[in-house]
Amino acid sequence: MRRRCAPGSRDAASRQSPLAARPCLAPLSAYKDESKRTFRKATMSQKKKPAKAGPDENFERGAGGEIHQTANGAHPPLTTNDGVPISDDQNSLRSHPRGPTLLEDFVLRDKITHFDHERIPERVVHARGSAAHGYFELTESLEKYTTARILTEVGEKTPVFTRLSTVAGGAGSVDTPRDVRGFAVKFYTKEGNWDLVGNNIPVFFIQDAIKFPDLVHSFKMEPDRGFPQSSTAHDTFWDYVSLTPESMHMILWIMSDRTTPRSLRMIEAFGVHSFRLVNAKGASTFVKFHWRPKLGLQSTIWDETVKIAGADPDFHRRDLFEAISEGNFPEWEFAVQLFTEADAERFPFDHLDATKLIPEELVPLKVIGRMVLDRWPDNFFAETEQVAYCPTHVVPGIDFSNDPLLQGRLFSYVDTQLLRFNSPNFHQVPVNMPKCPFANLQRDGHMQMERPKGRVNYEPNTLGTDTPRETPQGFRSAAVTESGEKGRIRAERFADHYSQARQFYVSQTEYEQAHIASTLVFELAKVDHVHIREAMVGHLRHVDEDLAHRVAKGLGIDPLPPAPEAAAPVQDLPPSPALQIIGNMKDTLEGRMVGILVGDGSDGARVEALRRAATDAGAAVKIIAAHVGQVKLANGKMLKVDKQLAGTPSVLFDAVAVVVSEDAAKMLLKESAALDFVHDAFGHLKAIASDAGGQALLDAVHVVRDAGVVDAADVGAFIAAAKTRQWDREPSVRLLA
Ligand code: HDE
Repeated sequence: MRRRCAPGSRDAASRQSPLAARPCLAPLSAYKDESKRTFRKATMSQKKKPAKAGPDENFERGAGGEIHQTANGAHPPLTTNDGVPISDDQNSLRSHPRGPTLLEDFVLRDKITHFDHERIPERVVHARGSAAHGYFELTESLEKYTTARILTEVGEKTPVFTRLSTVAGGAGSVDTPRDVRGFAVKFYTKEGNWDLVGNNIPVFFIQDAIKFPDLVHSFKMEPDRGFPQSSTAHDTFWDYVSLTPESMHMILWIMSDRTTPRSLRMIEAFGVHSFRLVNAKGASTFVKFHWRPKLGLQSTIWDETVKIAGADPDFHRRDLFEAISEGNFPEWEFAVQLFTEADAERFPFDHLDATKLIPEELVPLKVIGRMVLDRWPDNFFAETEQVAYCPTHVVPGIDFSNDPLLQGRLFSYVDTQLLRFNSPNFHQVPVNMPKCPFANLQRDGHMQMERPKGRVNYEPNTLGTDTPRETPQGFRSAAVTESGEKGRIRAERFADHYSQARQFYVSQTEYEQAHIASTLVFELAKVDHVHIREAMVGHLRHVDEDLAHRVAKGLGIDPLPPAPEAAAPVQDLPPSPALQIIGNMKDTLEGRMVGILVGDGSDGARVEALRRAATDAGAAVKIIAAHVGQVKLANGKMLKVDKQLAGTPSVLFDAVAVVVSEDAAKMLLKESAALDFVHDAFGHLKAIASDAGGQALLDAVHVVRDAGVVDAADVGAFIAAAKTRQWDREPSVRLLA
C-alpha cells in the first residue's frame, strides 16, 4: 500500500526543500505493527519519549507543497476515531486531482463531524470561567457540629477543583466587565463530592428562585439587539431592578469595586445561603461559608478596568495561569459562621433570605482551613468546561436550609447539566467523578462509559452477591419539624429590603462611597429611559439620602424623585467595617506585578536595584521598552526586554518605574503609549518611580509629585508606596459623584 501523489510534483518539491528530501511514495510500512497498538499505549509511549519541539526529519512535502508529519517512535500514528491509521490528513479524497470530493471519504467525515460537535451548550450564566486543581486542608475540627469527615479530620488534604467565573458574558467575553464573580469549589471528599457553589458577594439579587429566569433575562444581552455582552449598564436590567426592591442590597455591592477585582486570587467569596451542619447525635447548627484570600482584597478603578479589557481580554485567566505556573499558588482561608435557630431568632433580619448577610460583628468568623490551587488543568474543555457543579452535591453531615433561593438551586443545576451533557452520566466525566469508590444500580443512558457485570441491576435482591447496599453511615437529612400553611407566601421578615443596603453603604470608606455613587451614575446614564433612572434614585433615598443626592446630581435629576413606599421600616444597623475593600486590603507586593519602562542608555544599576527590591517584596517584574529583544544600558551591558510598550500599558501593573536616559525620553515623548503609561499609572493611583529621563515624561502629562511619585533612587520609598494605592490622590485626577 503506497500513498499516491500527483505525477512529477513531488520531485519538483524535493529539489526545493530539504523537508521533502524523502521518497515520493511514503510507504505505509512506517506504521508497521502499529495496528496492534491501542491508542492508550501509543499515548503512553509518547509520554515516555517527549516529542522534539519544531520540525524534525519526519516531515515530508505533499503534492501541493503542504507539510505531512509522519509517525516514528515518539509520535504515534494518526488514526480515525475507530483506530484506522491515516496516511494523508491534508487532502480529502477527490475523484481526480481537480475533481469533487467523494462522499466515501470517511477520514474527512470523521474529522469534520467531530469538529462540528466540539461545543456543548455554554452555561446560561457563568459561561466564562477559569479553573484550577488544588487541595483543601482542615486546620480546626468541627466535630462538635458535624460528622462530615472533610470538616473533622484535621490535617487531611482533600483534592479540589475550583472554577472562578463572570456571570453575564458568554464563554468568549472579556475577563473584566463589572460583574459578580462565581466561586465554585468541588471537594473530592472520602464520602463523595461536595460542591460549594458560591459567589464573591455574600448576598443575591432575589429572594425566591422563581424570579431567577427574569433576573437573568434582564441582565444578559437584550434579545432584539444582542448587546451588551457582559454589562448591566442597560435599560432592561435597571428596569427589572427598579421594580425589585429586594435587589437593593446586592445592587450596592455590585456598584462597589468588589465587581472590578484586580485578580481572581484577590477576591473574597461566600457560600451565600445558610446551610446546616449535622452532628453524630443528629443535632443541627446553621452555618455560612466564607473564603478569604491570602493576598488580601484588591480591586481596580473603573477607568483602569475599562482599559484592561482592551489591553488584555484574558487578564484574569492569564494572571491565574501565570501565578500557578510560576509556583505562586493562590490560597484562601476557609471560615465559617456558626449559629443556632435561637441565635437566628434574635437577628434583625431573616437568615433564610439570601439578600441578607450576617455581619461578622454579629457572628464572628471561625477560620477552619485553607485551600491552595496548585495545578492548572491539562485541558480546558475536558476540565474547566465540563466540570458540573451542583449545590445538591453534599456529603453526610452537611445539609440544606429552607432558603427559597437555595431550594430552587437544588433543582436547577442538575437540570442544567442534563442539557449541557445530554446525558445523566455526566458524573463519569473524569473531572466530575468522585475520587472515593461509588456504586449503585443506575444503568445505561447516553454515553455510558461503565460496563457493569452480572444479571442483577435492582435492589433489594437475593441474587447479587456483591451488589451495593444501603449503609448506616449514609446521608441523612436533618430531622427538622416543619409546620405551617401551604401557599405561595413570602415570610414577613423578608420584607426589609433597604436596611442592609444602608448598612453596607455607611460601612464604606469615603473613597469607596464615592466609587459607588459614581458607578451608579455611570450605569444609570447608560439607561435611555428617564423614568427608570428616577425610580432608582427613589430607591436610593431609602438607602442613604446623600447617596441619592449625589446620583441625582450626576444624572441631572432635580428635584429628587419620591422614594417608593418601603414594605418594612428601614433600620439603622451599626456599620460593619468588614464589608469594606480598603479595610481588607493588605499592604503587600506579594502576588502583584511591577513594570519598569527602559530604553537604550538606561541606568542599569538603578533598574537592577528596583527589580531586586520588588522581587524580594514578592512581586513579579517585567521590563518594558519600545521594542522587545534587548536594550543597551548606559554601562554598555545588554538588558533583556520582556514586553513591548505598545502592547503593555501600565494598567497591567500594580506599580511602575520609568528609568530612561534623557535621549531615550526625547524619543518617548513622541510615543503616546509612553505618555499614557505614566498618565494612567498616576490616574489609577499607583506608585511611580522615575529618574531624570522619566521625569520628562511625567512633566509632559502634568504628573505632580506626591507620596506615591518618588525618585527611582529611593527604592525603599517606591516599594512602600507600591504596596498600596494612593487614595488621597483621587480627587485631583477624577471628578467623582
Ligand atoms: Fe447559579 N447557576 N443559580 N448561583 N451559579 C449556574 O449552573 C441558578 C446562584 C453560581 O463554575 C448554572 O452549571 C439558579 C447563587 C456559580 O460551573 C445554573 C439560581 C449563587 C455558577 C444556575 C442561582 C450562584 C452558577 C448555569 C437562583 C451564589 C457557576 C450553569 C435560584 C451562591 C458554576 C450551571 C460553574 C451556575 C442556576 C443563583 C452561583 C443555570 C436557578 C445565589 C458560581 O444552573
